[in-house]
Amino acid sequence: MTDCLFCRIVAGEIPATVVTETDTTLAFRDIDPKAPTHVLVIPKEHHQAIGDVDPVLAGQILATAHQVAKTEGVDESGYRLVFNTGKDGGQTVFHVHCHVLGGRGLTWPPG
Ligand code: IU
Repeated sequence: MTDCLFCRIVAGEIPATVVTETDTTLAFRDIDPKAPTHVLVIPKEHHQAIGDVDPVLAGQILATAHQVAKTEGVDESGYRLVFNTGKDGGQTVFHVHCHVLGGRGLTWPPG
């Protein structure tokens, strides 16, 4: 059994509120939302960080993220896609994930 939390969500071993999925990606609600819309989009295949993902799969992650923004109704008002990467980037789960954040005015710069 893998000890990767997000691989275990993909395998259905840990419950998650799934928003949508494709052959290669899964989108589910963040357990600790930082905005009214806070969805994580992951590749079903394990990769640690965005730099480990081939360009085709990276594009599929972004396409799913944009689809989530549309179905969540934030594509017109605006939203943010974030890949926290590595320790200084604030990554805490080492299975690459794209945060889709929206539903309120987001501030900049991040902390
Ligand atoms: P980060 O970019 O690696 O810091 O983001 C990890 C996210 O995973 C973070 O927003 C957590 O709230 C989220 N998360 C989750 O949705 N379910 C979990 O069981 C755990 C973390 I642990």
